[in-house]
Amino acid sequence: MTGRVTPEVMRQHLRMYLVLGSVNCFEEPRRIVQEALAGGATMVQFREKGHGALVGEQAIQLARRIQDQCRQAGVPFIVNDDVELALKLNADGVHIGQDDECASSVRERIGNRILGVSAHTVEEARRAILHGADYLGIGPIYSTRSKDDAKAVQGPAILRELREAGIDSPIVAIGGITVERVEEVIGASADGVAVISAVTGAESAREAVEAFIGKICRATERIS
Ligand code: 3NM
Repeated sequence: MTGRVTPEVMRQHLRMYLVLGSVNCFEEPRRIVQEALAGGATMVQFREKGHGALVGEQAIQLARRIQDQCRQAGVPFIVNDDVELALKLNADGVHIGQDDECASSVRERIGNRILGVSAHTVEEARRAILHGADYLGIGPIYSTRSKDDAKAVQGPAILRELREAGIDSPIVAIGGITVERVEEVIGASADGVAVISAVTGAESAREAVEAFIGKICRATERIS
């Protein structure tokens, strides 16, 4: 069995992280995923949440299809919140929030799979790392319409605050992130961006992801 993902590899996976479920898509989620992967998305999270979300077998079927696409592209497939589903599908990882099961118990259940934890403060971030998180999801950086129960907007300052507090774990910024905001977010020392609407609502998901990747590469070069 392979070990835990290293922080270096994790940072690469986080660069252009597509998060989606059927609720976020105006067309077939499969098509959006295909285009996003063709454009270079580096990781995909299945997040089937919100009004009208699929449940039961329908949700499982969609998750499986997206997982197959990720496998073919060689990109990690992460399941939001649902540890049972992640284990059933043998997903590459799980992402949990602060209201979900404690990170250390999820870590025990998922072994070496990738564990992402949403955090909103330095204290939550420290605890998540201590309990076995491989990466932190920090948000909402900007205002978002894709999460009903999103917390108050934090701005990119939270990213700098975490680094100044000595947290050097892989970090992905989330919430209202657009191509125009990449420079600010990477400049504030996020390793990557997690995006729903700027990709799922784009005319071409492929072109949107390509634009993100271009900006992320330039912004990363600038700060390294
Ligand atoms: N989590 P968009 S914000 C899923 O703050 C999610 O933890 C957030 O969607 C957090 O890119 C968010 O459309 C929604 O703003 C991100």
